[in-house]
Amino acid sequence: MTDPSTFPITKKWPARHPERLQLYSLPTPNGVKASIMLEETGLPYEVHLVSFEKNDQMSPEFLSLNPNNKIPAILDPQGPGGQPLALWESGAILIYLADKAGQLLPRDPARRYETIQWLMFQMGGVGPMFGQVGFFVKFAGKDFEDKRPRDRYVNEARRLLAVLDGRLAGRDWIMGDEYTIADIATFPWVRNLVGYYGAGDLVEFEAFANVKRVLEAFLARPAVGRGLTIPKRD
Ligand SMILES: N[C@@H](CCC(=O)N[C@@H](CS)C(=O)NCC(=O)O)C(=O)O
Repeated sequence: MTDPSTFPITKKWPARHPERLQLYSLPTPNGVKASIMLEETGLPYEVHLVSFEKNDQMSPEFLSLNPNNKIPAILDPQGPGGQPLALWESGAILIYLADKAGQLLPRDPARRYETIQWLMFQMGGVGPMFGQVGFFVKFAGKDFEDKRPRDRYVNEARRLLAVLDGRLAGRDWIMGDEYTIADIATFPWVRNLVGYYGAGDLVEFEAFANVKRVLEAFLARPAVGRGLTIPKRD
């Protein structure tokens, strides 16, 4: 194991347990994917708060690990070959942690790729589009008189929910009876859309009974309950 203190990010966020995986995050829909995954797998980790109020994500120490100034990011002192591995982009982090723990990503090759396909559906569709709905419904964009940009993203969010709802028909989880990283990526965003963003009526959420059912099952998981509040905000 290489001492993680050789990484500049640890100057701003020192590791109290340098042998553990270090998580740099905030409990946002992207951030909680990593904390939920770590809670689900039981991998030992240490979490550090990246405060947006303090613009921590723009600090040279954070940028030294993730030049894209976004959470979540991790530093695993015991990465592949026993060497430290720094990683960002929540989808990549989920795949890495699933492989490391040997959990939540099917081993059968065809099912593995199918899980990654739904993970990418979240990364390329659900996350960016729901995020835009948030901008136009909850944040600065809500005051724009012209509602066409809002409607564009609301319609796209509704379309994505319909795709997800169709997939979940007759299934417990996105991959059937197996709970996977595809669920961990997707449901924090569904929760945020109808909860924090308050866009449930706009996207006609009640019409998506399968999504609603699986969201409830997801939120009932103890590891999800814990992960949603990690790290604690100041
Ligand atoms: N595609 C990235 C998106 C990450 C992302 O957008 N993170 C937001 C919080 S949810 C962030 O760090 N924003 C800070 C900023 O843009 O300065 C991922 O999935 O990891």
